Amino acid sequence: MKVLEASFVQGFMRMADQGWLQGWHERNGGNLSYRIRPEEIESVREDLKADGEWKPIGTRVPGLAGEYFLVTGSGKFFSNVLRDPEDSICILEVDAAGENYRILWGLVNGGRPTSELPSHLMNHEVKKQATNGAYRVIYHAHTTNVIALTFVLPLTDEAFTRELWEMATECPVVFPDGIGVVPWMVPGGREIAVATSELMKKYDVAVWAHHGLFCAGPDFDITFGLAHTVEKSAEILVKMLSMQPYKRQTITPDEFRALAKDFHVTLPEKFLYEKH
Ligand code: 2HA
Ligand code: ZN
Repeated sequence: MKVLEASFVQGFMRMADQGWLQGWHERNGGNLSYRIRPEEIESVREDLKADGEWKPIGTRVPGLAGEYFLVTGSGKFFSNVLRDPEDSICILEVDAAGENYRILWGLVNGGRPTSELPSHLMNHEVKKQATNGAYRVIYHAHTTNVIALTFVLPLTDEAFTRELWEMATECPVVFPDGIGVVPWMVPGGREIAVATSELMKKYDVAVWAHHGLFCAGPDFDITFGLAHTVEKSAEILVKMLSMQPYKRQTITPDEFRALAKDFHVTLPEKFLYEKH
C-alpha cells in the first residue's frame, strides 16, 4: 500500500488539520508524532526507502529501539499537511541503540523531523512503558488560552489542575490525573524533554509556560480531544477572569468528590485543597 492510503496516515493528517483549524498552529508552530504499529509499517513497507543516513536524535530512548514513527517536519506548517503531506511529514525509524533515526518516507523537499523530536520521543518512551504500549500519540500545540494563563496563574500542577477542573464539569472526568506544568525553558532540546517526560510519568498533559501544551494518548481522537478539552477550559477561565476578578460561585472540593464517586474516577486529594 502507498503510505498516503494508510488509515493511520490519514488519521494523522486529519488531526493536524483539526489543530490548524482551531488556530493553534500559526506558521510552523506545534508538532505531532505517532508510534506506528508493526502491522501498519508492514502494510506500507513497499513505499519506504531504507537508504537514508542515520542521524542523532539528541537524546537516548532505548525503550523505543527499532520503533517507527510518523512525525511532522521541522519548520513545516500544519496548514500544509493535508494539501502537501509528502513535503510536510515523514516516517522515521529509531536504531537499535535508541540514539539515532533515519527517514524512510516523506520530507521529499528536504528537512528534518520536528525540532521537538527529543521531547516527543522521550514522552513516547515514558508513555509506552506506563501504558503497556497502549499510548501512541504525542501532540504539541500552541493553545492560545492555556498560554495566556501561564502569565497569571502560579506555575504549579496544583493551580493549573484545580482551576481548569473548576471551569467545566467534564474536566476532572477527562483528565482525572491532573496536569503538569513545565516552567519556561528553551524549547527543542534535551533539558525540556527530560522535564516534560518526568511529568508524563504522572499526567497525560503538560503545560509549557509561555509556549503551549503537550498531550499524550492512545489514538488521534482521544489525544486531540484532550488538548481541546484543556484549551476550552482555559478559554472559559480567561473569559471569567476578564469579566470579574473573583468567582462568585464554583465547583467545590466536596462536589468534585461526589463527581468522582458517580463517574468512577479517582481525583487525587492534593488537588482538592481548601482555597481562601
Ligand atoms: O515550531 O512549536 O516548539 C515548532 C514548535 C517548537
Ligand atoms: Zn512550540
